[in-house]
Amino acid sequence: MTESTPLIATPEHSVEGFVREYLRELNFSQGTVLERASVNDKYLALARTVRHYLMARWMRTTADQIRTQPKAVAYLSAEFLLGRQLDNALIASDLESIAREGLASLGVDLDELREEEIEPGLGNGGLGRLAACFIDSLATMSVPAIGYGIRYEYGIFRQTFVDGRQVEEPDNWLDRGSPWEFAHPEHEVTVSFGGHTEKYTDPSGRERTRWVPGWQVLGVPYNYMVPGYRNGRVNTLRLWSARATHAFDLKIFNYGDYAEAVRAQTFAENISKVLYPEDSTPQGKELRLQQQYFFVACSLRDFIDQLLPEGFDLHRLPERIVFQLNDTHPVIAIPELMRILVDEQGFEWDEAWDVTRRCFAYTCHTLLPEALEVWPVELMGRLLPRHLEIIYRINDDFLDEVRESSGGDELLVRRMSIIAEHPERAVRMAYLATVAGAKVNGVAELHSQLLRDKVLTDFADHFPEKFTNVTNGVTPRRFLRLANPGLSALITEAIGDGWVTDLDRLRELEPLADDAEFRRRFREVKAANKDRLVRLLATRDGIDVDPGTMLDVMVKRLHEYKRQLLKLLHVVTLYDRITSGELAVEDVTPRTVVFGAKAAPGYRMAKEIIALINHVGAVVNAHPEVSRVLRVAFPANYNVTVAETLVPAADLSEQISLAGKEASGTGNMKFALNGALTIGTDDGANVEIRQLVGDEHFFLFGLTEPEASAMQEAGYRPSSYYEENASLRRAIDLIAKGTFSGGDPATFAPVVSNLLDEDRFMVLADYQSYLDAQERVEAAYADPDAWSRSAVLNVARTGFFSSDRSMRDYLDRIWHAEPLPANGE
Ligand code: B1H
Repeated sequence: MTESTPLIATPEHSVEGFVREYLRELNFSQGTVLERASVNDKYLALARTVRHYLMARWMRTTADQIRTQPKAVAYLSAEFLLGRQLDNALIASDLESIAREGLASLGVDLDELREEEIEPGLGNGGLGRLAACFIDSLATMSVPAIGYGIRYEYGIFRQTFVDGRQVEEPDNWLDRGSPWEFAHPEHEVTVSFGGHTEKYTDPSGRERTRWVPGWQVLGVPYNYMVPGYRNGRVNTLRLWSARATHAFDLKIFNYGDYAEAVRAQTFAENISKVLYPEDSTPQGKELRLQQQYFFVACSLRDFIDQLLPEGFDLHRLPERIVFQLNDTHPVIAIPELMRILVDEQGFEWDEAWDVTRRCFAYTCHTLLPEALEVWPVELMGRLLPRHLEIIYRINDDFLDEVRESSGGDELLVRRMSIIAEHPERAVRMAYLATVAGAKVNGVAELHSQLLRDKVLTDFADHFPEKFTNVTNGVTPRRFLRLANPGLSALITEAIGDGWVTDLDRLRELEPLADDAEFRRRFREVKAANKDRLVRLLATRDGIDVDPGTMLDVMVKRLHEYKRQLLKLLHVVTLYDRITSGELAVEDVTPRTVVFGAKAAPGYRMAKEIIALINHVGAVVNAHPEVSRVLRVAFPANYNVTVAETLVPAADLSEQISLAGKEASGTGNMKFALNGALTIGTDDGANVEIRQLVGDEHFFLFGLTEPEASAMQEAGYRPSSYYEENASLRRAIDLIAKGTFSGGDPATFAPVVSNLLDEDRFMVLADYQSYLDAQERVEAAYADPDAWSRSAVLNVARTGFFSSDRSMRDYLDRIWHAEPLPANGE
């Protein structure tokens, strides 16, 4: 396909132009008049108006990519946790003030419409949000890139609390219309499943294999704009939605079984129905493997058929694309490409393998053994029989190689096999990705090192050149410019606005940390952000927060390794010390502890911990003395939108996972960048944050990874800490005897016995060290000037954590692709 610059109608970048477009949308698309329009009508019209402004850039970007045929990056991810789109589109296209003014002239309040947007929650947590930050950065850096994923009809569940316990409700985010997506049913793709394979001889006499599928579904692409920040570029995020095939319905329909035809349709459409709400611990569910294959099969087809010129020689595929695998979820793309090249394109196996090996790179996001995805051979053989054969062949060739290089070390061969034998025969997806990928990376320095030393050791020895690190990042557009307009304005006033796309420039703020006037204004911004949070929590959750208290925030998925229980034990200890008279209220730094966390619906212990937090919160908040200096706030349904108000308001960021368990963390980066100080362990990206901001501006505590490992090996006994530490014992006893459960000791007995008998993540071992660190926090907070100096230095020194930098690292170390020129803005 060749295409010159397309002809596109561009709306005028002025208040009058904007108002004209807006009224047209309201009248002609929304079918209403201003006087009668609902807030949702007005929001939808606004969203579509803003879309118009991005459209010309989008088409130009696409046309340029088709014309120049550059190497592109395809980011394959089962999750894209986008957050609201309107605000980001407004700042990217520099329309914020025009829109505000234009709407005001019509008597419409922009902020009211903003609140109307339901965020697409197509992800669980850090991994999904990372994908969203990365595509934002790629667009802003003019890198030819496309995100590929699934258009889940239901995103991450909506969390509510009933008696303090988590209850999940479906997230029907598409109910009121989704103005940011463009459906392209004309580009539907057919995806096959099941059936069997058979051998045949082709006309040239070659033995070949073909897959005779049992059933098929269609994938319909939905395109989303990914606007670069004021660079005239708009990239594409393409999410796939499953539909029944036309033939499929028809066949059953012809038998006259209408109900069965409809049922079959529902069956097919189930594939993109719902996001699995599991973070870190995937369950080996059949539908999940269907989802994974569905979206990568659609994406490979799409790239090869739509984005490459007709007749393109696929031997040269690695010159045009690199598929980045966001964890193991899309790894089935590897045998899929092999299948396309060998079975459909007639490549010899070795030729196909040579191409495939150069087209993929794999990012690992975990260290927890239970999080490494494996698929039972039985299931894979039933759903994807040809892919299983291909995986076997890849494995046979690879194990021959290992046998040869190790001089026949059969133990090593068994350890490195892509096929696990116990507890059942299963495909180890991380091993497949490592064998086939050109590169394997972890997501923070420590994580990448542990990946080499502990999880993929044999592979790191075998392919040392494959292993690399790319530390995660967050987009400064959403998490500073948008979320923190006050601090953004202050920074821009001081050093200009170049930081938005060049975050290292925040370094220029360093001298201002010593400027009393700057610190005063910084505190003013923080205070205003706290007020904004207080208003949000009051109206959204009916929670009353005193903005004069220290805001101590722990927001992230609920998981035992992240140790929300450690934070809670601190709260219980404070409660105990105040109620027992050991601590006078006057001597306590008033603080509000804010939790935000969803638990996987099937993760029992996580849900118990949520209930315990809420129950402790209720008792603490109701206590006349204690509540003067300590409050617990746990707003339900923490999501990207809440983060945007919460992060800029925080004083203290809790990053307290057991060392060696949190691959990176990205919330930790968002808080530091917004001037919160971190209390944290030597884990994940905390290590790099501390190195950059300096020890004096970071509250470090806890075991190091080697210490924790050694202790586990020597036989960790949590009860010994309980026995020896009186303060800890009292805190646990309070929970155990029912203080927070209406006197009923049974309620939280499972949590208590889990801590005392197992404590897999060594909460008790780190308790004292954490308490000591909290005392250092209190001492530091007592000096507002010194605290704000540290806070400013946190901002100035964390520019490294821009996802733009992460993208540069991926480009240099893994992708070897080049940006397009910016597009005249
Ligand atoms: C991370 C996941 C994850 N690691 C399985 N692994 C999932 C695993 O649906 N599933 O089955 C979903 C998500 N998510 C997170 O990735 C890490 O825990 C964080 O430390 C890291 O910052 C983030 C981004 O790299």
